[in-house]
Amino acid sequence: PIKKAWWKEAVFYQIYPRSFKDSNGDGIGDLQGIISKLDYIKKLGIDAIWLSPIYDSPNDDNGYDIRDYKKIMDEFGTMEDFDQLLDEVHNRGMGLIMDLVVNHTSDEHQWYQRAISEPDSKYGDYYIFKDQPNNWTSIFGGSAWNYVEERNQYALHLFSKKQMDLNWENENLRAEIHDMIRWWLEKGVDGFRLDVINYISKSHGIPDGSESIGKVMGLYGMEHYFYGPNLHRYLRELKEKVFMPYNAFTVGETPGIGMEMSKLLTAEDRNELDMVFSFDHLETPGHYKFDDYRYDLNYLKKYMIDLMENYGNCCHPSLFFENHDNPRMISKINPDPQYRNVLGKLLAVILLTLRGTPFIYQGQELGMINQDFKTIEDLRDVESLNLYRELTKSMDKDKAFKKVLAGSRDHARTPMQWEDQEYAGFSTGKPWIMMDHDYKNCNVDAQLNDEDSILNFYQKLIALRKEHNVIPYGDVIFTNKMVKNLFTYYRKDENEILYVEINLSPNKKKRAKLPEGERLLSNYEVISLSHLQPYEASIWKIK
Ligand code: TEU
Ligand code: CA
Repeated sequence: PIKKAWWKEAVFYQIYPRSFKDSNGDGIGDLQGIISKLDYIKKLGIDAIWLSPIYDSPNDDNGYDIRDYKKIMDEFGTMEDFDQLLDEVHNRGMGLIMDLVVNHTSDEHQWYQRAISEPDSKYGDYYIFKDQPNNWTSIFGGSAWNYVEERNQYALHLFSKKQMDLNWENENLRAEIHDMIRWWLEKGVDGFRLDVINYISKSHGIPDGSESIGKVMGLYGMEHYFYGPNLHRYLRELKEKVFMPYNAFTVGETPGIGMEMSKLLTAEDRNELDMVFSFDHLETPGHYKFDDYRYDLNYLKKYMIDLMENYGNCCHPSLFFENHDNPRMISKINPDPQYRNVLGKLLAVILLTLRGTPFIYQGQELGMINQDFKTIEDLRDVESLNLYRELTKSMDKDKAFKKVLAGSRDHARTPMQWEDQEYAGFSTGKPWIMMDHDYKNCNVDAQLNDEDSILNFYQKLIALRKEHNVIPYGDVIFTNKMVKNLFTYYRKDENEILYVEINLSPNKKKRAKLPEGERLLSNYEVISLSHLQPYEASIWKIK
């Protein structure tokens, strides 16, 4: 049997603060804006909020480059605003988890400033310096090394040139990080999402990456930090010294680790992390993020079957389709507007009826789609801009823009669509990033008043999930595993049985069996007994 825990029953909601709600008209979302929308989140049925970074930052990577861990970004508000936010979240019976970015800091963090100005001080060894660069490349393009004149050395940055990798081998550094985390836990935050936490340990001596591995993804060196030699040790130390005493919840963001490593990081008796975010389901194999292609839901089915059947009961999966780093899922699967509503609901059914903790990314509950960016000037993301610069060295501009557009993280970062008025009720001023006209037909206001909306569907589905304990804790039994475009499963425990039947295609499909029991929820008002409607997703109560 699965051990119970609040976070296994919870539904999480991710907020990207810059784009959620602006309270003062400067076009940038902020903490008071979030506070003003907590009732909306609560009403949706959310149990806990994950806040993307709100710390002081020069915003080279929108807050994932932290300058001061104990200060709130000016644009977002003050520490008083944060304390109020935390109180108001708690008063509504929800939890709050922060984004913890400790693989790297901004080059403007005082630790880094001192590491370069006082190399002989204790800070001198807080980052990863080398006399000669190796062949590692940055995830955001180009070499992973900056030349640092002050030290006549090179400093490692796996992400942008302003995101300097910390040296976790240094015990003082680890202790400072522990203290900083305790400081937030003392305030009462409920846990953390740990940014690229599997990257914190690098192979000793920072050796060159293999040519053949590097070539595959154009990322050299990854085998030396995706699961580095001291990763488990650092995580256990964190858990024992910092998280455990506060009973804090942790979900690690862990790109590229695969299922077996996920188990090692989250098995309950290993004391490392509670859950991880794995990304292997976000692209159909053979495709890469910046390819313009249609995502195949049959792959999602295959992935979920594997995850549910092989993850084991001592590890708990996280479930998500969207976050601030990826284009919108509906657009990837089928951008035809006639399917938007049913497809948005189909994804909700998969997200909320399998075993695992669901994370909803802001706007997903409305079925928000990719934005109609017209030129490179419309984009803001450092990754997109770097990639464009690289591609235009050898490709014509239109083609390069198209490629960047297919995978740009900015699709997920346009303002939340609240109302049908200028700037979508996000702000009274011009937003920091453009938005197209989609808010006129897709916004919170309209969807609250439309019985058939994706938003109302999410609300009903979350409520349904709470009424049926079989969803977080029961068995998952798949049928029709080899039948293309049909995804069917039972959820079963000693008390009840639910049956979920999903048509993964935009064509009618013959049902595998006659419906039985009571239909609890469906993305179609009217269904047929013989055929599934395009992208139909229905939940039945059999017992
Ligand atoms: O992302 C880590 C990561 O490796 C990827 O998600 C990557 O940013 C993306 O796939 C590139 O297309 C985390 C954060 O979620 C991301 O926003 C930050 O930029 C990154 O770490 C650096 O902190
Ligand atoms: Ca603002």
